[in-house]
Amino acid sequence: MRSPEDSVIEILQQNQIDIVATLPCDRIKNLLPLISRNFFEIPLTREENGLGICAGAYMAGGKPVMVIQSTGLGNMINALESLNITCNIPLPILASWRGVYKEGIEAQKPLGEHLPEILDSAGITYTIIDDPDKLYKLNHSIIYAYENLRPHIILFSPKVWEGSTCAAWDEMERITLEERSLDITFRSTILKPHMVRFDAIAAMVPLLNDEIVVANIGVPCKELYALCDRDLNYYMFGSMGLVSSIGLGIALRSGRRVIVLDGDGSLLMNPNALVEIARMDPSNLTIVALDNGAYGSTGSQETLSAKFLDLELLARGCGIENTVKVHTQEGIEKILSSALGADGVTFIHVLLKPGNTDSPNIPLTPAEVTERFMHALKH
Ligand SMILES: Cc1ncc(C[n+]2csc(CCOP(=O)(O)OP(=O)(O)O)c2C)c(N)n1
Repeated sequence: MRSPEDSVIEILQQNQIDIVATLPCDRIKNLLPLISRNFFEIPLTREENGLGICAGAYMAGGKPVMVIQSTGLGNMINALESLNITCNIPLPILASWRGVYKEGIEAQKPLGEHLPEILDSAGITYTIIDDPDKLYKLNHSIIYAYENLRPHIILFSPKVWEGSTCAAWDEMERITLEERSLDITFRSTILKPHMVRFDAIAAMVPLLNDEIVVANIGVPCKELYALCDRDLNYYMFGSMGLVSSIGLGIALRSGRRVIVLDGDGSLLMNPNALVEIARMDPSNLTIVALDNGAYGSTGSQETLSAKFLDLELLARGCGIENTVKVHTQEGIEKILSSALGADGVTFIHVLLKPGNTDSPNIPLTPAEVTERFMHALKH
């Protein structure tokens, strides 16, 4: 007999889904190995990152979905609103709905029980599938999300899998952990910075050709726009912390070189992005960490990189091997031009002093930026 897990895989295949970003739930442990076997899978460390990666992959021509536990939706609301809904970026999210059906874990109940109300009031549409006979609704949901350019949640009750004979989990190769050693030699000097963010971006602009540039939320976007607006620039308007994840998603689907302009505040909000980048290891991604030791866009409040933490070491610790530090415009030109010709991920740590120019607001809506960018990627 056909298992509900097999039916889900078949529906995803019928819809030409080509990327699945996952974070496990015990109730879908027979579905997850089938996803690994049948799709290009991106294992996540935090659900919110999946929104960034999937948005990037979609803009570069991919057709992603996410498969997660419903609790992860609690971590995703801001990015769902400020990235997917604001920019018209579709994404079907298959969520194992915990907290409501035969739930043994007390901590699952408050969020799980309130989830429909939370999603309703956030304007995020969803479909409940609480029986294997209703799996056809998954097909409708995927079509709905992609036709209407919006996220759509599919809440799967554990009841769907209850009578399943699928034993994919039992057949899975178990993880075996071997002894391993790590040998990192790292010595760094944080020189006193004398450039501001604008100077650093200005040094990069003459090197840009057909590279994609993805810019961090706030003043970095405005400064890039003022210095060199291009259709191949993607300006991020919300979803703080996701710029490198968006860059990863684009890099995985595009043959072009992707340059991400990230910030210290944003990287420290979501250092997980660096681990996922190291794990996926795209050949065409350059992360430029514009480190001004401050949340520059909100008035230059000090961040932990100012005195406490070295972002280059963080990147190394996350598994990115090719890292470098620069503090002059000449240094940026030299390092970036060699990074653009290199194969693999490069992390460029740019030492800056705090300071914003009064670059004006970008006179384009997030949806217009997204549409323009997607159009440019097709040519
Ligand atoms: C989740 C969330 N928290 C806080 C903010 C407010 N905010 C917008 S930009 C920004 C600072 C970003 O700092 P950084 O990444 O270091 O970039 P910089 O502006 O310094 O270049 C903050 C705190 C936000 N938009 N979203």
